[in-house]
Amino acid sequence: MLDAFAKVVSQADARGEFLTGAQIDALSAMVADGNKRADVVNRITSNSSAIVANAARALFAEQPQLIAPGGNAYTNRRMAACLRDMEIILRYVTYAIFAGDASVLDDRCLNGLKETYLALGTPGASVAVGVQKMKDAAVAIAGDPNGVTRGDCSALMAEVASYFDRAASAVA
Ligand code: PEB
Repeated sequence: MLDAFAKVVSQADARGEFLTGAQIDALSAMVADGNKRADVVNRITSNSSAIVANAARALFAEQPQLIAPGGNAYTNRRMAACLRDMEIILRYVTYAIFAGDASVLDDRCLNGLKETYLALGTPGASVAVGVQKMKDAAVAIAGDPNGVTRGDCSALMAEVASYFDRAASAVA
């Protein structure tokens, strides 16, 4: 598991090189904007239940066959497993945002997940739709300019969106 700093260090070490000026500048910029990153993680974390529940509700409204008898989220057990899966994915996305690196998400959540869903007969494409809905809610909550010092968060929001996209495409 890497963060943005450890990643740059391990890449440089693999080549036996010092850090480049560009790498140092990029990490300095990340530090300078660190409060934004922490705020984003805090906002998503404190709204995680609503993000998961609303995304699941919207997914089932669009794909009612999932909750119809015989569907992949039919029965309380499967529904619980589905909500839990969405919460797990959202949790690992928040870790990746905090670390500024996708490796924790890749290694501990997404690696083998598509194969797991194939084996279970769970439709990965539907999970991907649920993840995209969580992305929309999370970006709206994290990027809300109310109640925080206004600033440019476009790069950070794009990064946040990219971790959700990564999770969605890993299972689709
Ligand atoms: C991944 N999900 C399920 C299982 C596992 C995971 C390992 C099998 C074991 C179990 O049932 O608990 N576990 C999960 C995960 C990690 C992990 C992400 C990462 C670290 O360790 N059903 C739907 C929706 C979707 C869904 C499309 C969006 O209709 C999910 C939610 N996952 C779902 C369901 C099951 C499951 C299991 C329904 C139960 C499948 C079954 O037993 O029939």
